[in-house]
Amino acid sequence: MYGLSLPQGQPVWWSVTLQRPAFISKIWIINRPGCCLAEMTKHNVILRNHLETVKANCKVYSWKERQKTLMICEPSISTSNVTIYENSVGELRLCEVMITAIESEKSLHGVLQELWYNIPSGTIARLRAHNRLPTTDPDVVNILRQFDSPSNFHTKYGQRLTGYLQVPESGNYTFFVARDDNCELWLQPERVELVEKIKDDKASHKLLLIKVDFRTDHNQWDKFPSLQASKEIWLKKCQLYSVEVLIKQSGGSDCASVGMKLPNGTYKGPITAAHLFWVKPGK
Ligand SMILES: [Ca+2]
Repeated sequence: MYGLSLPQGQPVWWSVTLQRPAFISKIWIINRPGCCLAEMTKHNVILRNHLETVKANCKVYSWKERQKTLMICEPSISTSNVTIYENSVGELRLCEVMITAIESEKSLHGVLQELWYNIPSGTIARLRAHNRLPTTDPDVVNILRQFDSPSNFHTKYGQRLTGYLQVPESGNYTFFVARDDNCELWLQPERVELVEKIKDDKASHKLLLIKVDFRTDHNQWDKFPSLQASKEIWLKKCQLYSVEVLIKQSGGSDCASVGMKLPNGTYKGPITAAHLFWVKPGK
């Protein structure tokens, strides 16, 4: 257990230098029996390498019953040193810290799956309004290697699939969803100026591409052609686009996958890992 206390007003931190640079994928803060931290407080993270120092933007999952906090921090850069600190108090307490690192940037490819069990039947609007969302305590946090969640997995759950899409060429793209039961597909450019290319309403940078309440089979892209497909949308090569899918499964079978049609007319269904990052990549 690390318990650091410095005079008031002094920064308080805990730092570790890695044996060799790696991409930090997950940081776990664990409260073991015997440590007995009264409260799992929120921490800040700084990632360093020999070229840059980045204050990370971390998504925090706090599971109080399991006495664990998971942080997924962006952007994921090649890191040689990790520093954890707190803003407002003159004391930092950490029981156990576990850092998961990956050596290849290729392991950043995929989709982040967050899933909540025991969500009653209903629409996406009911899922979004449920008191467990948007709090960050999903029952499942997983990395999917392509835009395709496990099918016939469970009943009465809600899930969110998120990732960063990078398209291979500039041009017009069409997206498709295959899902059971309800689904919404959202897209948001990382650079605000690109919003003007895709959206009339500048008030929100997110664009709702598809919203459907009709079931299909797994990877069945053409059951309801006019409902499952988005309009054509112009996307720029080398840019990142945030993609978010909300899915509500009630009873019976379940599935959710996303495909796209490229400017050259070829189809990717489901979208493969090569075009997706589950955590925002750095430079
Ligand atoms: Ca179903």
